[in-house]
Amino acid sequence: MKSSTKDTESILTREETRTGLGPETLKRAILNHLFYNQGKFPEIATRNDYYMAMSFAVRDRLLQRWVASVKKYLNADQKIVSYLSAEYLLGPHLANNLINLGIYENMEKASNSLGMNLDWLIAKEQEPGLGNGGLGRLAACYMDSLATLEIPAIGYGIRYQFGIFEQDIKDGWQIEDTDNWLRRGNPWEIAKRELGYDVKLGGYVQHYTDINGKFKANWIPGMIVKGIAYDTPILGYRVNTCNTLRLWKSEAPKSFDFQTFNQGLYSGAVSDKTVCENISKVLYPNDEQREGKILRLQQQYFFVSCSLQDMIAIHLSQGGKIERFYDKFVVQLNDTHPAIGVAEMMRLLVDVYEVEWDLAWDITKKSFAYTNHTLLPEALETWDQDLFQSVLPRHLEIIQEINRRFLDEVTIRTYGDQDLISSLSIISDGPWKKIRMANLACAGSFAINGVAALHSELLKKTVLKDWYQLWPEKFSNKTNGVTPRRWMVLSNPKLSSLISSKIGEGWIKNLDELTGLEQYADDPSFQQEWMVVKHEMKKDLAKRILQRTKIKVDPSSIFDVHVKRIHEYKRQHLNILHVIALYNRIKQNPDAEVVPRTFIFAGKAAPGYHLAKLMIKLITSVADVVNQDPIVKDRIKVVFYPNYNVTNAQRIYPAADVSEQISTAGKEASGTGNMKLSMNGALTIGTLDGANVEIRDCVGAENFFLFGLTEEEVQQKKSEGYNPFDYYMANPELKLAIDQINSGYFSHMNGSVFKDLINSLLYHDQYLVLADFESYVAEQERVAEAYKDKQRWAKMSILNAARMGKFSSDRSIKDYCDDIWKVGPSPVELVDFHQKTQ
Ligand code: KOT
Repeated sequence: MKSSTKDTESILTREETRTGLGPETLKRAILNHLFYNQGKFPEIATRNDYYMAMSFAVRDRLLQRWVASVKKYLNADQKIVSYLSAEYLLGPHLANNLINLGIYENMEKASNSLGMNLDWLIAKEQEPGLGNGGLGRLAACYMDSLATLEIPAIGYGIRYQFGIFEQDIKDGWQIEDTDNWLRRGNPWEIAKRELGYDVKLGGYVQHYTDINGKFKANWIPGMIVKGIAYDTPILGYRVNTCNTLRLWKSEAPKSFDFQTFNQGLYSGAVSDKTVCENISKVLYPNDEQREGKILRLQQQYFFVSCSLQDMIAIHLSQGGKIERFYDKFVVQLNDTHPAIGVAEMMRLLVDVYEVEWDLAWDITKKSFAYTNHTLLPEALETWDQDLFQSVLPRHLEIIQEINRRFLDEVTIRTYGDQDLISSLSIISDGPWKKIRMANLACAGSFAINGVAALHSELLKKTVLKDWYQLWPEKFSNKTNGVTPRRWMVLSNPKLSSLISSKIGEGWIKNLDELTGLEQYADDPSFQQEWMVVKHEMKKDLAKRILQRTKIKVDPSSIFDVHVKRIHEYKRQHLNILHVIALYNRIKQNPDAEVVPRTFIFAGKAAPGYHLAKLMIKLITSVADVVNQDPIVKDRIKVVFYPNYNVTNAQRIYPAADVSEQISTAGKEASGTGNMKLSMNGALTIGTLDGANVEIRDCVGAENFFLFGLTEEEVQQKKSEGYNPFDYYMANPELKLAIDQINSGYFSHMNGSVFKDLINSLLYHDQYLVLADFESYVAEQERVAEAYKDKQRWAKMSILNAARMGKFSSDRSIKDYCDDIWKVGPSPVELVDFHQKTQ
């Protein structure tokens, strides 16, 4: 129903009284929630009570838009993007929603008038850390951009009760603690208790022929789990579009349909409460390392099955035909974690909706698209066939059938090329058969993409080479992007205001407009203002560093920032070797001119990743020695900032001068921290890896510190027989640094602490740390030299931010919409739901 002007006026009046956006109305709404939700009044309310009351007041203001959006999407002819992701690293909602609603200042007034500081309340929020790193954060940025671009979309995932662990540092070692983010309740979610789907697990399959002579399969499960929908509204920036993030919680079913199961089997099928609840209990904390556990496969299947059942229910409820599912939904697979969806779709179509196999396969292939996020072999998902069968016996049969038919087709097309056939097979040969999820995703998708230009090229040449040969037309690149709303407006309000004072606010929704700053890059007064903001942000971070780590750092020093998951391929150890080399230069020549620098590290190591945990211990150990040595005279400081998460990232990026993007070329699919740092005026020191390549192209080679081997050189060196020991012997600074670590110089003379790390570097060095050391140290000298020239640095910093337009997630989403999803904007009008129901 379209609303007339008169209707709109009445909606606005109602909005003013019920969900108005002025400071007075907001204040009243907070007090109402305080009273009616928390049963509290100002004299006894805690800050957390105020946070909850304010969040409910904000949520009220999302709901009008959310319900209008949902209503619009229920129109039969509206195609919806369905994003399937096992991870969403959302970060706190409150401030983000205030910004997107455009009521930040009004809320500040409202909270001041209640004697509360808005920042305190924002800081009360426990962030939903439902992801490990890049992949989960990308999903969150994409949800923001989808809504902002007014694209109808649903994100589907898992409502983990415990998100990514909290990190603490004790004696320099990482300690993990559970992330009980739901402890105090979550005001942002709306539980749809009535919306649930049964998911079968385990058991076996019976085959029979029905009365029409049709061959049928009946999956008798070992247990049944219920998925309950928890919805979080995701509002776009200054639009009415408010999309849904639907996360599934697993529960034990209370009752079930006796008819569905064979007599006598039902009692075992509903397993006990704890087993069912365990499925959505905890996020696996591995980033790009596979965890071949049964529970992990159960998690993947659980959320994918609920999501597909939900999509089909929505489609059918609007009178859609199952055969035309792809007219209603396009399903994007965020890497292979949801790839089981291909087999589940086939099961639903063939077993439940009784669609013929060929038609079912056609529908499936028209519905799915697959994004690959890594080339690392250890991250490629495979499942042992026996384990897979124990969880999903029917899906194994379906995959075998998909594979049989698919390989027949390949055999014809390739004239029986055996190597090609065995590499494309979804099930690997050999005594221990494995289900290869990337192959399942490729076989069942109409589009396949990588996440940066270099990565997409390497995909075609390496892991997906044979798929590219088979179907070149399915391949494309979609370079990642990040949302400027969270990563500039919210986290760096001062820099954002300065930018807007020069070029207006259009850049927030159209990041290309940042190029308008280029004309001020040489303007000394703008440079001065820019550097003043930067300095303010550095002072803020210095305060936090002092509070959190007791380390005093100088905001005038270079803030050199290396923040991301700890991983050998990301080479935090290369950075720390440079720190040791600098330290030794000072020790050898105490009066040497050293441009003061603060090396800031942050990141979590997977709890089972021994070498990554040792890298943290090495950083903290070097910090202990360097920070306390009087000869250093505070010229260099090393900080490990604990518990890197979205909240802390928002504090660190605005204060960075230097962005460390030093992965081995060819290993980082894209990176997104590289984009966030550059947008906030940090200069990158980096390799030609992932999106660094494109960032350098955009900001200009003269505004980027490049070092290291290229991807081709890395391959070349490896094929020649790389010997890290030669590099150790050839470079005295490197040798000294390694010898010191080995001798216990940084570990109270106990040299054995780091032996595994050192042995790995000297005798394997998979990631060519030693080969790149010399070039890295040399480039770091150029960084220091450049920083001495304040005007030159300011200009480079401004130009970095000014040329980052391409790296907005709005651009990425537009590319997906145009090339893959074929979905366009669909603006939402507010509807007066209170007046009448039609
Ligand atoms: C994890 C497990 C399996 C497959 C892929 C991953 C993965 C990849 N997790 N995070 N990534 C990162 O994804 C980001 C978003 O595309 C990239 O920017 C980054 O380079 C990947 O490492």
